[in-house]
Amino acid sequence: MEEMLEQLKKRVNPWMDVAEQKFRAIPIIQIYVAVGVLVLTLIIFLSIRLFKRTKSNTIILAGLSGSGKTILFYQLRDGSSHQGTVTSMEPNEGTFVLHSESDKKGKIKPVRIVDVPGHARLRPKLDDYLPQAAGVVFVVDALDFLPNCRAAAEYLYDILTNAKVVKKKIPVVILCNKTDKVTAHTKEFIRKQLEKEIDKLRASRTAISSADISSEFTLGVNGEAFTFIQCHNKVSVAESSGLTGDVVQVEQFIRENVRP
Ligand SMILES: Nc1nc2c(ncn2[C@@H]2O[C@H](COP(=O)(O)OP(=O)(O)O)[C@@H](O)[C@H]2O)c(=O)[nH]1
Ligand SMILES: [Mg+2]
Repeated sequence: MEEMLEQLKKRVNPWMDVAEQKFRAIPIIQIYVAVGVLVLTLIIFLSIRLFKRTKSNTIILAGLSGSGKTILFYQLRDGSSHQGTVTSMEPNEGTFVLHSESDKKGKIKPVRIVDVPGHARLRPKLDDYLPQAAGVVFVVDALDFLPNCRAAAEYLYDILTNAKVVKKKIPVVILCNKTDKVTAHTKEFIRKQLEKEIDKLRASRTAISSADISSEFTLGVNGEAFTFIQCHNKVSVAESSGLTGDVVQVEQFIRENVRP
């Protein structure tokens, strides 16, 4: 046994010597460069992995009760509205490949959709989900819009001044739903009305905020009428009909923010 080891040593030694000589012949700077490149590659590789893992796939459906969130949720998941089967008091959520993409199942990243009930007393739930959101779909009833305009603007204001939304620049789409009805208001009309209403809110809320600090962030530019362009995050408008399954624009928004 020992003899074998001796023999092995004798055979390996000349090679070790050669290796050592070769190593010494390499200029020290080259070794530094090699190690540097290795470390850098490792850092890049690790940070890419970390970045990928923290990238969220959560999309939040928010908006007043009756705007059509739950029907949209089922349209996105199953391609059907399941009408009249659900009343939502608890957040409805699921992780799935969008119905329209079901032929690409397995090759495509699933989306997590959370349907947050619009009842004012359940809204704190929204704060639990916002930190994880890749995007917010703010659903508006385009049919019964005017009587609800003020309430919708208040809810939207709370979202747009939410610390997480501002800091992480979470994109928001104002989705004008129920466009299957001819009497539905256009998205341009709804955008303008919401801007006007938020402009009023902005004046009243900044006036009281010194005493009763409600939101950490303020909206818009002082002395200018409010428009959504002034927001740091991207705010867009789109249309849909959850009832007839016209959900192309909301699917587009989802895929812009949750990469397949
Ligand atoms: N015409 C029409 N009605 C809709 C549409 N989406 C929802 N609704 C109706 O609006 C009501 C509220 O829908 P729901 O999804 O429960 O709203 P949620 O409270 O926001 O979850 C229901 O009576 C739906 O039938 C739509 O695209 N067009
Ligand atoms: Mg609902």
